[in-house]
Amino acid sequence: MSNHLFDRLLPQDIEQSRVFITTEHGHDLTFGDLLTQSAQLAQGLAEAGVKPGDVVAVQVEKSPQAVLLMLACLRLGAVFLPLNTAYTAPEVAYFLSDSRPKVFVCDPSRLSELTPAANSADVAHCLTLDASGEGSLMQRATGRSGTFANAARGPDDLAALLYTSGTTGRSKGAMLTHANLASNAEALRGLWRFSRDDVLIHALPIYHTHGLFVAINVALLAQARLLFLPRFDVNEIMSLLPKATSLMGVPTFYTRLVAHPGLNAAATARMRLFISGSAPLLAETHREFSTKTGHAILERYGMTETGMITSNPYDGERRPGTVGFPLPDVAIRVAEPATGARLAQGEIGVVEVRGPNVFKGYLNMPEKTREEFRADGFFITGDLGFIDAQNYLHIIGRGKDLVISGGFNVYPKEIESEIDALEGVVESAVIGVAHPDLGEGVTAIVVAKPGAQLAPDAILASLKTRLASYKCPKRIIMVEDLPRNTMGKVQKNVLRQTYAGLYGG
Ligand code: MCA
Ligand code: AMP
Repeated sequence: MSNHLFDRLLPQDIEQSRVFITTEHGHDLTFGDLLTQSAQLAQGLAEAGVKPGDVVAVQVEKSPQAVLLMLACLRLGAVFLPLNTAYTAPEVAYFLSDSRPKVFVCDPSRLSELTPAANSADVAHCLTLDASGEGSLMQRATGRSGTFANAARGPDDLAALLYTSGTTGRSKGAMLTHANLASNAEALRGLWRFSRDDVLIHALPIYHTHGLFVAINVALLAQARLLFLPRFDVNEIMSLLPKATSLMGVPTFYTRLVAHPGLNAAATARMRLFISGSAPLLAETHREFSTKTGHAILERYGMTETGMITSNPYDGERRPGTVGFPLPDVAIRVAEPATGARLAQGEIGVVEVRGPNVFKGYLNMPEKTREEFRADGFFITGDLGFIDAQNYLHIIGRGKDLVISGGFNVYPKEIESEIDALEGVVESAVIGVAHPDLGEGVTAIVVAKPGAQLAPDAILASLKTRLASYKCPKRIIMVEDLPRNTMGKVQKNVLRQTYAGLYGG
């Protein structure tokens, strides 16, 4: 039976002996292993009750087995929901209660901490998988047959659910279909010329679009090989460059590489392509990288809800400070934020997108979904930009109140709500401040009640019990009051100016 995405990623006639993943421990997984082991896992999950359309939520460390788990979910027709490993128990509880998964897979070290959240969400089974690929999930797969009759899934069926932070503080589950993921991966493989000769350094986390769908799906389609690292480590990347052809990273990868004394043309001689995305790459980083190595970083732009939207060209000028042209079959426009009316070339407005890559909507939020689409089907990204005379898209800011720290999104409202709930706090404002390593550093400005004994360290310690640590402010500044305009609204632009040099960036 046909399974739209899986059949494209792993056709039955694939050359089974080819290696797909190599880890730092020298463990190789071939395309044949992907087929047989994902079949075994699919049987284990089916026995745990997973049926087509069920959600499988996963909060596990990066491992080849986690990739097998995604493939097993596809084969079952289930909806794969990956969660950032940094999420705390209260955060996980929200995702489980909203998505109601049939099975939750977590690290064994967190099983007892997270089981109450799973029970409250009526999860049928909590299974485990650790960084070395061991756990009760794999035990369920052991000894099973290496073949599996895939569930029939069409282009419009859901393949994944990815939560994105919400402006109102509540995260929204973006529903992604088989066609969304397949069309995007096929377009990118073609644009970026991925082939069987490619060896891609994979140092991104695999719970977000970038590391999961851009890197893994493109590599699968191309039958390329992945050098799979548990996390980004600049020295490790430097040592792998001579064995690889390509790298995908967030801008922080590139600022750290540029600062490495060993980065030069010789070190990158075998590399074919360096790709950056998830946050703005400074034109300065682009130029420095090119001066040192002779490689022009290819910057692209995307979103969880849409996959990749635009990319600089493979051939032709990769223009620093721009994100290039729309992908084939993807339409973009820059519009008047209030009305959606298309603006003329060169004018600044909100970036809108329509195409096979655009998601189906937010889970359980039909109202919110309607608000984010225009009547003619364009999705409103919330990013501000313009299209230049050569048709390159420039992203110049965000209409949405979002901070991007090292490629991770943080919505100030979520952090402000947690700070404001603390004893002794009157109010707070959270802003992004230029940070030399992370692009933007989450920064909290806090007003305490008169006489309250509130130290920044105590606020931080308390936040860490509730919020993933990348969301926690890098600096907390206590003030007497916040600047407000005549309407009484906090002037975050004034705060951004006041603290602009805080991190020396
Ligand atoms: C780690 N920490 C961070 C971040 N990462 N704090 C702020 N921002 C971050 N990005 C904190 C940890 O919680 C820890 O705090 C301390 O910093 C050190 O942690 P460590 O793991 O050593 O950090 P690192 O190795 O320096 O990690 C930085 C990193 C990593 C390599 C930039 O964050 C990363 O891999 N980012 C990639 C994010 C990504 O994949 N984004 C794609 C989203 P403590 O000591 O307090 O515990 S997909 C997307 O945006 C769209 C679709 C797109 O276009 O791609
Ligand atoms: P996420 O919600 O994690 O999918 O993040 C998507 C957001 O990341 C976009 O709406 C942009 O604000 C930002 N983004 C992704 N790629 C780029 C880029 N190349 N330049 C600027 N911003 C980017």
